[in-house]
Amino acid sequence: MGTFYITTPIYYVNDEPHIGHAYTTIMADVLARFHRLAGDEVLFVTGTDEHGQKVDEAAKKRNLSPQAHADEMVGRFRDLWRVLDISNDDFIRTTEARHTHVVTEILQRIYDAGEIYADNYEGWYCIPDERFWTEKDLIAGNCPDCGRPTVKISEKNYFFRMGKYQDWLIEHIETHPRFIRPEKRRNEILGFLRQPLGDLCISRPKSRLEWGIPLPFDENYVCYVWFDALINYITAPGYLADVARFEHWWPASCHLIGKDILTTHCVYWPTMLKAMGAPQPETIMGHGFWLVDETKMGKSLGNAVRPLDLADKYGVDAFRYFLVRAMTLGQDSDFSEVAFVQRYNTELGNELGNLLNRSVVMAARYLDGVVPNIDRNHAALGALKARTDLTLAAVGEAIDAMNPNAALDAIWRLVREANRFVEVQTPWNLAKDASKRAELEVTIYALLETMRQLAVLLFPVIPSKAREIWQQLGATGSPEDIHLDDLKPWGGLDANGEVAPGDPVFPRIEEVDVAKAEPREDLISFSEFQKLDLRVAKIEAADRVAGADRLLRLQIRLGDEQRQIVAGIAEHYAIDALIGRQIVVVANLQPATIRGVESQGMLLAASDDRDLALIAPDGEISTGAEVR
Ligand code: ME8
Repeated sequence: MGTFYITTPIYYVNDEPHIGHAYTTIMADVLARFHRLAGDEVLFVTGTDEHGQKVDEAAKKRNLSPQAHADEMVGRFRDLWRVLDISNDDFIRTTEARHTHVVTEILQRIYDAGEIYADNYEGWYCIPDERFWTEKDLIAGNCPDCGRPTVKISEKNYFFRMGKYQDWLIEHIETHPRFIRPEKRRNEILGFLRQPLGDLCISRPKSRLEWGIPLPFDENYVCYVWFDALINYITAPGYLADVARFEHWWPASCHLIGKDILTTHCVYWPTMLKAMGAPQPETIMGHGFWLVDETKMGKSLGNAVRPLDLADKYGVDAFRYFLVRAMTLGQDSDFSEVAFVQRYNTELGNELGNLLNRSVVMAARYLDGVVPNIDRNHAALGALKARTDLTLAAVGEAIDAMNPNAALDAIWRLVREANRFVEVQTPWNLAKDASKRAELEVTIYALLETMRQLAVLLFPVIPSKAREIWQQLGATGSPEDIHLDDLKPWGGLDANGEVAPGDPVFPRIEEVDVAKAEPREDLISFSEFQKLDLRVAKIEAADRVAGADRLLRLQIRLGDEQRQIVAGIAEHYAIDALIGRQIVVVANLQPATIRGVESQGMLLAASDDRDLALIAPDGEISTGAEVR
């Protein structure tokens, strides 16, 4: 027994939460609840990341101040966590005074200690990731992390002396095998650290971005959003505000994150803590992604699965169970509703739900619904009791290893053993023979007690269903108040209680309900499509349109023809990077005048809320070629 402090990433409030956010938060909740089950004192913190360019841009699009935008979006996260039964002890917002105060103080302290210096920065910047890159980091001009276009930047900035901690960090990772998990992620970071580690730019000039925590030593700058955000992990337990409380909880037992934010957590954060003189977290756990049709899910990709839709359709607990069960920690998993329903019907419906149902129904039918008083050492209990002991030990180990899936494996072995026990004991035959009354009672008691243990063990994953199971068993108290050790003396279910058979806890889902085809109102005919004259063109010159930050005037070659088009891509592409590139244009669009400049066509680009990428042929082809 000890303390267990677990965090989720604090999510950006630029978008509404999707299943990826739900996954991390549910996993953290399950881990928190498993540790409470093991008797640990738990602090579970989640929250929102509200500063920075992404949030600023999202707010601008809605004509709101960033604060008003954040105030509204934060409600969506809070509401979702309530619906999903998330038991967080704290919810931190980076715009709260308790946090901005800590960030300001840390900045000043490490600046005074010489850990931060000013320098001129020249390089490349990925707006969606809010990350700086050097020329050699880029892959074909794009961000090496996310593959999206970068922009060139040159300005004075403040830098944190991260590079000087490189050797220390490598050594720390190598001597602390639990520091970065799973192994694959640890190797990724060690690989990354084979290259020289530069210093970290931690400022943004206010002329470019005002939405952030001001640097205490230069009023013209705000703090880089990641430097601000990571600090939430120490703000929440009381860093600089309540020393005793902070020392009680810190270091964190587990920062649970997705693999997309590994470098910030495994490189920036440890070196920041080192510079502050604070201890390192015990574990940074980087899980894989939920994919849909093998691509990462996200609202901007248009393939986000909305957590509430599934929770509404199949129930919150089934949704929680599925997410925990279906992803092997560290690996990516393809999300499929069909797989969800299959697992639900087999594991929750047939195996667990059925076990409860037959146990309470037989108790009602053969024993008048009263929990019998039995000899707890009866020989017939052998296999089932032994399996329970093994399960408790395995669950304890899985909790230590922070592996809920291993706990569920062990729990399901017990569920299956109990179902086998019914088949072997055949209580319906025992009930026909008065001389077998004692064995009938032992059998039914064993099933009810196993269900009681299962309700306690499964409470972390399916809290409301565990309570329903508890009620049907007529057990007293509540499954959440019972610890793992309390289960060890087998036979804690009180005799003389009354079972209360109810509706199936996981009623079967008819597979035909899954994925009904939606009517399509948005189709066009082939002849309508054929009207489009799409052509390959080459950009020969480009310049900015006066008075419009987003617009470029492009001179393009289209076969023999030269044309001028206006395109809203200035924020995404540097002029130099455009010259000579092939693009795809709509060649038969009526000309239009945009900001006083005539545009004779339109280029095609893929864009989402954040990014934009030009559509181009995959290889050289003559300009003017048709796109069919
Ligand atoms: O990165 N599958 O916030 P964010 C699984 N504010 N998990 C996913 C996922 C997917 N397809 N998509 C997202 C940020 N996630 C920063 C964090 S922390 C100091 C600052 C989860 O809103 C996963 O946990 O982009 C990922 O790391 C996180 O959401 C990113 O959330």
